[in-house]
Amino acid sequence: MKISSVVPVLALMAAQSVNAHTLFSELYVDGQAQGDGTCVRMPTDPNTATDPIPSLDSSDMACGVDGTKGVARVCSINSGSTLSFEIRDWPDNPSIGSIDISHKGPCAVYLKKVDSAIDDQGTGDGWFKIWDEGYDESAGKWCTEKLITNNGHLSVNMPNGLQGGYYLVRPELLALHQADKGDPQFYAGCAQVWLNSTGNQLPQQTVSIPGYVKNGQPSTSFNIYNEPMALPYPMPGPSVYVPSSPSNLGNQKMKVVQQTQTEGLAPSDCIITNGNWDGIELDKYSDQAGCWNASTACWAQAKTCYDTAPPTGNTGCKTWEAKCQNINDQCSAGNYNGPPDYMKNLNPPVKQVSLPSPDAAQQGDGSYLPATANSAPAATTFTTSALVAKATSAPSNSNSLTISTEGSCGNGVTCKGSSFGDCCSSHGYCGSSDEYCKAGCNSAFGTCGGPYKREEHSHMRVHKYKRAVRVGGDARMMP
Ligand SMILES: *[C@@H]1O[C@H](CO)[C@@H](O)[C@H](O)[C@H]1NC(C)=O
Ligand SMILES: *[C@@H]1O[C@H](CO)[C@@H](O)[C@H](O)[C@H]1NC(C)=O
Ligand SMILES: [Cu+2]
Repeated sequence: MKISSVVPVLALMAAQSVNAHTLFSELYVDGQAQGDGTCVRMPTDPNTATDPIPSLDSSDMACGVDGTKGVARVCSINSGSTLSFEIRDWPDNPSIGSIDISHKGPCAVYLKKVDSAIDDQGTGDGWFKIWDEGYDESAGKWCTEKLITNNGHLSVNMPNGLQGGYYLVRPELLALHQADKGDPQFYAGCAQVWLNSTGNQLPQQTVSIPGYVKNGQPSTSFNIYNEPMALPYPMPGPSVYVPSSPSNLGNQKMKVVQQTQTEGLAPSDCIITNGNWDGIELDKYSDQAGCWNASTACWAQAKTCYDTAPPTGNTGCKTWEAKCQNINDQCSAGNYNGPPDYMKNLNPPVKQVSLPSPDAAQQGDGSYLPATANSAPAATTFTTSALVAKATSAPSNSNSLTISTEGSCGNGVTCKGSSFGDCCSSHGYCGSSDEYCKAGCNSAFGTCGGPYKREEHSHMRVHKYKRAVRVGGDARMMP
């Protein structure tokens, strides 16, 4: 057996590929950030959370790996609300980027009406598409390329007139860089929402996920490397559902309209949220025993927070932990009246993010958000500029460059001689294909130009390798 020689290679692969792919990590409702991972179903293992879905026929296709299990929170939205989805390369660090530039392909947003946004497994019939975009021929861009330009944000409008109640909302990306080799790579996740609407419309026809798309279809075996490409790109899945206008309702059967949200709300005494964990303010106390009781209760909540933290991280748990430490300190100092800062909101200030306009995005006209660095909006919090800045500032002494071990470049790290390829892309990643070696290639941290060497795109090799391991059902081999 070769196990002993395979394992170290796996370990190396795993270490290198943590940042390889992408994950839907945060929902915005009408521009308002809902919090890292809040109302979002995510894989539990942060090491593989950004991997593509292993098989088009698996239940993971609905809401991602581990996505059949609901989370505690359900976000409220209104009829016509703008939903924006933040897609991250590193779920716990939105400033790094959204998806590797090699991952060209279409995007879509699906809905499923459910009785319970928490209990519904997501798999099976009931899904319909409310928006999609493939290859924009006038702009010469894939949807995923626009996504990168928009700092990882996709925006859609909830259609007016939809029946109110609970829904799963599923943004989907399809990366086609290996599609011609029989390996289309889907990324999908689900947000749990309650739609406040007096509408009564739902589509007559829905699709099943998994099942709505297969390997070997024109959309999933499309060759993005053909010159010219066989356009128009044939979109996967059903056509987009548009509710008929109210005057057209005709024989639509009136359904029961749900008026109030009863599940997934943050408790009124919640003072901080991390993912789908809510920190509940402690009971008031005024003596020594009560103080230490509160301390114990506080640490118990902290443990739950860390134990349930999603791949987006545990920043909120740390804030909560500081509260527990403060209670401890006060108890030790003999201050037995508390808790300190009773009912104070400990959530960080709501961040200001510039999001793409849903109208433009839904029309697919490619006009949304800045195409050039010069027109970047002032309000943008999440930009890739940190990376770009890193990649463009040449080191004072070129002898000080170290060779990339993680596939990124810039800030003293060069791609030249790395296993990822010799070229440093404008986004700060190493590779050896045109995306890395031509326009935007940073010569300060690698070589530029040169022949297109697709087989040496190690990012893709890493994918294939990890997927093989996953599909084989033995992901636990990875230490
Ligand atoms: C639901 O929508 C109605 C009408 O748009 C609005 O008045 C009401 O405040 C909304 N309710 C909630 C819980 O958002
Ligand atoms: C402290 O906790 C214990 C065990 O939960 C309980 O029996 C006791 O009444 C509490 N004391 C105070 C002062 O809250
Ligand atoms: Cu990837």
